[in-house]
Amino acid sequence: MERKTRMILALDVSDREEALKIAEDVSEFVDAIKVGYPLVLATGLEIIRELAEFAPIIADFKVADIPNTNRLICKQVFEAGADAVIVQGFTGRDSLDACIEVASEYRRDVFVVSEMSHPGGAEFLQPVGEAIARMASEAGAFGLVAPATRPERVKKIRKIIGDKLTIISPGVGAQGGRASDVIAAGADWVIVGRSIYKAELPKEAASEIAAEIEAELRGEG
Ligand code: O7E
Repeated sequence: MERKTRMILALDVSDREEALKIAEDVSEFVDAIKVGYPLVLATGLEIIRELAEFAPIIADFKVADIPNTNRLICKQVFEAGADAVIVQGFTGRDSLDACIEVASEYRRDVFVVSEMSHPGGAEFLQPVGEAIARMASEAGAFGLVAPATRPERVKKIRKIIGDKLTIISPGVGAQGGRASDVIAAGADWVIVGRSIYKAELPKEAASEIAAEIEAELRGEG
C-alpha cells in the first residue's frame, strides 16, 4: 500500500450503488478502502473486487478465532481479492501466525488491532495493547490499528514498534479524533468513515481532510 494521501476510507454503507459511487468520487483522496461487515453482509463478498477498481482494499473482518479457522477465513478474504486483512491480536500469537502465513502465501498484508478507539476500548483491550503491539512486531505483521481518539496512545505505540510496522488509525471525525493530531503522533494512515460517506458532498469532505493532513506534513498544521 502506497503512502500518498495518508487516508483510508471506511466504507460502512450497505448499498452497492452508493458504495461504488462514493468510492469513485473520493478515490483520488484515499490510499485504500476499508470494507467490513456492514457492506459485505449487505452486498456479498464480490463487492471487494468491484471496489478494487478504485483503490487497494483492506478487508476489516477483525479475524479472532483459533489458528485453523483464521487460516480458512484469510484464504477466503484473499481469494476474494482483498489486499490486506485486519485481525484481532488478543487471540494470541498462534492465531496471528496463521493469518500471517496465509497472507504471505498470497503476498498480502495483515493489520493487527492493538487497541480500539471507542470508550469501551479502554476497558479490556488498552491494558494489553502494548503487549499486542510487541507481539505483532515479532510476528512480522505489516501494521497495527491504533486509536485516533487517543493520539497519546498512538505516540506510545509508535515508540514501542519503531519504524518496523505501519499504523492505521480509526476514530477521526465522527468519533472526535483529528487527522492532523494522529498523523503528528506517528500514524501512517488515518481511517475515516462517517465524516466522508455521510457528508452531503463526500468528495469535498475527503478533500478537506486530505488538505489538513498535507498541511500537517508540511509543518503548517
Ligand atoms: O467512526 P467512523 O465512521 O469514521 O468509522 C471508523 C471505522 O473504523 C469503522 O469502520 C470502525 O468499524 C473502524 N474502527 C474503529 O472505529 N475503531 C477501532 O478501534 C477499530 C476500527 C477498525 O476498523 O478496526 C480495524 C481498522
